[in-house]
Amino acid sequence: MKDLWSISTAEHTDGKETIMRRGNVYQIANGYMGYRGTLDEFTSEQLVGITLAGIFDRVGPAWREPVNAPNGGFTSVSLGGAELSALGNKVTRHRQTLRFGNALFERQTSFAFKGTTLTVRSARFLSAETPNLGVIRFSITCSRAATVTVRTGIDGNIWDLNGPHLLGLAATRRDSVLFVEGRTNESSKRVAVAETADIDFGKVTYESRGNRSLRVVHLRAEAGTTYTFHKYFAVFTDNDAVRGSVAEAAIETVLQARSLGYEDCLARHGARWQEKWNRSDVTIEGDDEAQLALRYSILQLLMVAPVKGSANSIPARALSGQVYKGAIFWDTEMFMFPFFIHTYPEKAVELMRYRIKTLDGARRKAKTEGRGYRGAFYAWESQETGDDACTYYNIGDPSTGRALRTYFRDKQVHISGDVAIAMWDYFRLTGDDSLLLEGGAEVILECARFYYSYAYYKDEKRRYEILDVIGPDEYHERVNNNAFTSMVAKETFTIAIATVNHLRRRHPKELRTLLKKLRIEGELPAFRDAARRLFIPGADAKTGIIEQFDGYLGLRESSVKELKARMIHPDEYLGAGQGLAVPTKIIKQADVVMMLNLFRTRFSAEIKRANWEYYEPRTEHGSSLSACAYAMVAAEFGNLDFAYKYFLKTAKIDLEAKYKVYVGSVFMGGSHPAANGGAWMTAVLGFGGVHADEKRVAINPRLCRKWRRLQFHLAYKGDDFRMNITKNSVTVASSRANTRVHAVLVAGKPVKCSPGRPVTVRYRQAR
Ligand code: IFM
Repeated sequence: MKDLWSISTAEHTDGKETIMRRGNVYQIANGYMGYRGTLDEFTSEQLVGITLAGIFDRVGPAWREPVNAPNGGFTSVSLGGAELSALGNKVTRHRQTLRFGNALFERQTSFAFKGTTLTVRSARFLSAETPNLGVIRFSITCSRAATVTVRTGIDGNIWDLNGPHLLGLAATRRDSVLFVEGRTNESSKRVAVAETADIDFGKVTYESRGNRSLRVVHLRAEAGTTYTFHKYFAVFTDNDAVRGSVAEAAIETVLQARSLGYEDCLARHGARWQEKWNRSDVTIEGDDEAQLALRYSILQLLMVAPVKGSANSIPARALSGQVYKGAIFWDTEMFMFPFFIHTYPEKAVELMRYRIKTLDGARRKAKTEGRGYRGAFYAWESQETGDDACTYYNIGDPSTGRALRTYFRDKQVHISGDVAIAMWDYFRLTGDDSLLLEGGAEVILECARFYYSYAYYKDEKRRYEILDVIGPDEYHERVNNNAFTSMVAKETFTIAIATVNHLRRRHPKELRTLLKKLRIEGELPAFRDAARRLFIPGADAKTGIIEQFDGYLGLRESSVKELKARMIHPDEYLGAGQGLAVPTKIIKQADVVMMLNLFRTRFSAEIKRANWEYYEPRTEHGSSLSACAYAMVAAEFGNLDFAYKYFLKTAKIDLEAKYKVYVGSVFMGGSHPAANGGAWMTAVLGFGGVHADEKRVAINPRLCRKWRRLQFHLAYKGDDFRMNITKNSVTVASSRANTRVHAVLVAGKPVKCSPGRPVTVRYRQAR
């Protein structure tokens, strides 16, 4: 039977791009840090990266980016004086594996040199229990007696796109604990790495050269004996709340881990992973390809979910490196948040706390952009302060080397509404209003205030309009009345009013304090007015088509093929002022279709179909965010084959790693957590047909052809459910620990679900 809980490869070829892609596919992470899927002996040349969440640095005028920690996982082996590398010519066998069950990376490589075969085996994980900790088991076996040297410790020679970020990197040792510490260049934050190992063979000496702190094991290996040791490394930074120094914290962490031992550390880590999968796994019967890809996507999301209490979010390229400035985009709220809110609300809350933490940055941005706005204009590319990391010239033209003016930063205003919608969803779907009181309501009101200051009131039409924006389709900049953006802005006004109403009923005192603090009470009638009279382009009465923005339908017809044929450079950017797509109807990614998906209960199946069919041939899918929106909308109006095609495209993106690596001349090779979230959404919300709102959960399944059974877990209003869907039945099992009876709507039929009493409803799947 096929193993649907791991991936593995025997590939070990050289070539920077292959190594880069494999580093993404086989990465592991634990929310605190990500460790690229590189091999023990690799160094900066092979793009080793231990990318830290929530700590950023800038060197000179280059981009600010997340900091990579010195590599505490480094080990290299020499046989008879020759250093062994999986990229060298001595490899006879290689296999590396990523195990989904506990996010464990393993490798086994055999090398032959002068008649001896030496086999290296290692396994590593980033602890799900102790986020600062990484643990590795390493072993060597020789076919004949041989002289072997093992160098293991911390390699400070790390991959940086725009570094070096750690100044004064100094390597030291305290007894058997190796230690490297440096300070970030911009804000002088300390980053400390400690490492220890339990080596009980050979003769050990120490080597500290520059930023490398290694222990050298000289061994006369006997034939057939396996020599195993365990390594423990810990990373701490000034962002960690520690009692003493970060150095002491790192040292203490590795010593504690070593005294626990590898097996115990692994068991604790494994238990945490078991909990994660219990809440989040989705099983598909009848389709192994989809099952593997979906599970891999879920693994990616679980690995990068922020650590409890960190108020960190998930960058657009997760923790797979410094790619894309480690920045947080709308990707998180619109594509990843749904997974967490439906399976793991404790993680969803961190994502929202991050937006609360960065509210002041959003306020600063509102004041300083364009004509100066009020409220909160969230960063298009957000780092730790919420100030915008997106530059005005954000894309390089690969032919001329010139930076191109893009308006992502100043005109992609839908970001604030995306945040407000997720914030409100957190309350609607968990029933927990504490976040609203802890800053969430303030975020929502400030977002509404921003839109009110951005909107124009057209007296002659007696309506508000949102002008001069970029919608999700980034090829058409500075457009008026973009349907998606206007819809999101309008929703923000509605949510702002609903927030005030809720607080007035439940927390009147806190509401008074908030309204006073923001001096916003006098603006509420205007928000109400805008919620009613903000213009949204409607569907054409005959065709059902919603015009993406004013004038879109008058643009030149073209095809993606035609534009590609006219490109001068393979990485040429199709937007940004002069781009080939700009005068045409070719769009980068789902835009109207994204709106139909986000507000899916507000549009009929006919409108969905009409717009899907119109926009689909005109969409380049130049963003990894696009395919899942098309998949979900196709599932809604019943084109399950198309839905499936786009589902697979989304779910396999990081597994196959065939995505584009450059946009213009900007390197973007990393993983795609938004697409991972899109895969989950398509499976559960699309094919599973789950729709939850503040009143109840509804399920209207539309299983695609191959799927015989779909099972998943759902969290709703503090309770847990397991759903079991076939082509003709739905079983809802309300967890025994649930606190109340829930009304669930199954294929249009209302049923009552009591704790511990599964309910099965038979239905006929809509064609
Ligand atoms: O947020 C997206 C955007 O919609 C398209 N370009 C890539 C960004 C990050 O994924």
